[in-house]
Amino acid sequence: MTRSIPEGTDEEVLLHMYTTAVKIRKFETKVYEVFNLNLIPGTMHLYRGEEAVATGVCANLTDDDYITSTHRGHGHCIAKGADLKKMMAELFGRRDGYSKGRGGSMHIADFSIGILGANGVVGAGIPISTGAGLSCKLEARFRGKDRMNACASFFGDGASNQGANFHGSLNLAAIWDLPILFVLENNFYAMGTAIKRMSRLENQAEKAKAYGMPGITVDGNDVIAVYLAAKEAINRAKNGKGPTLLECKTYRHYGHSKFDPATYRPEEEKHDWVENRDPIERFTEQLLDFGIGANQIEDINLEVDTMIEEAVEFAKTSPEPTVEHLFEDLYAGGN
Ligand SMILES: Cc1ncc(C[n+]2csc(CCOP(=O)(O)OP(=O)(O)O)c2C)c(N)n1
Ligand SMILES: [Mg+2]
Repeated sequence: MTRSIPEGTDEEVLLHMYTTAVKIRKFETKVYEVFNLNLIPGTMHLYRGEEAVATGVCANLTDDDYITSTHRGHGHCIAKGADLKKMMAELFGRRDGYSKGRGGSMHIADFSIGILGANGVVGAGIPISTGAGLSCKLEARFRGKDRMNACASFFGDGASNQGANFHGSLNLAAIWDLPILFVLENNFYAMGTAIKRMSRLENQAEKAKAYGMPGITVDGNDVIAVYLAAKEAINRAKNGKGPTLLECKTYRHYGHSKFDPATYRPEEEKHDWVENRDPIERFTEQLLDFGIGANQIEDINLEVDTMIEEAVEFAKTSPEPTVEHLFEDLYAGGN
C-alpha cells in the first residue's frame, strides 16, 4: 500500500531533491576516489552522509537567496546550483575552476546564484550571513517589497561554540528580525572532539533561547524532515518574522578531512549511521512508499553518473595556472 505524499511537498520537489542528494553523494564519492589517485592537491573535507541537510534547506531557496558555507562546503554549493565542472576543476587546481585553480576546496563561491563562499575559518561564515540578511532586509525596505530574500547560514556543531562569530551574529539577527536560517549541522564531532566534550546540551538548538529565536532540532538524515522545517522557517524569515536556528543531526561518512582515518569514532556508532541511517537509502524508500520514482530513480542515477564523469574530464583537461596567474585578482573593486 502506498503512503500519501507529505503535505507541503509534491512529486516535483521530491524528485528535484532526490537528484540533488544523489549529485552530492556521487560528487563526494568520486572526489574521494580521485584524491586517492593523487589527482587532487591539498586536502578537503567531504560531505558524504550529510546530503539531506543541504538538499532539504536549499530546495527552499531561489537564485536570489544567499548561502554561506564552511570548510565542508561541496554539498551546500551543489544544492544551491553550483556548476559541477567548475567545482571539480577548482579541486583539481585548474584554470577553469571557480577560483581559477588557486584556491581549492575551501574557495568555492558563485555570487551569480547567491553562494557567498565556502570558508576555511571555522564560524567565519556566520557573520557574513548576518550581513547578507541585513542587506536583504534593507533591499526589501528601499524597494517597498513585502517579502524579503533570505540567507541560509551553514555551520557545524563545533562552530556553534565559537564565541564572537556565533553569539554576535545570532544576537544581531534576532534583534533586527533578519531573514536568516541558521543551519547547525550537528555531526557530533569537531575534528576528533566528540560533542559530549564540547557541550552540556542534548540539543544544540536550545542555544536559540539565549537569543529569543525559535530553535528546532530535526533528523538531519531525513530529507523531507529538513525540507519541511526549513520551509516554515524560511517563510517566516522572508515575511519579516526573524531568524530561526535549525539543528540537523547527521553524520559524516568519512574522516574529518582526507588525512583523518577517524579511529576515534566507535565502530558500532559508525556502523549504525552508515548502514542503518543512510539519508539517500532512506529517501529512496520513502519515495517508493509514496508511489513515485520507480521509473525515474535509475535514470536520475545514470544522468548524474554522466555529469560527474564529464566534470572529471573537464577538470583533467583544463590547464594548470602558472606563476604569472598568482598575481591576478588580488584586489577587489576598481577596474
Ligand atoms: C578559527 C578556526 N579554528 C580552528 C580551525 C581548525 N578546524 C578546522 S575544521 C574544525 C572543526 C569544525 O567542526 P564543526 O564546526 O563541527 O564542523 P565539521 O567539521 O564537523 O563539519 C577545526 C577546529 C579552523 N579552521 N578555524
Ligand atoms: Mg561537527
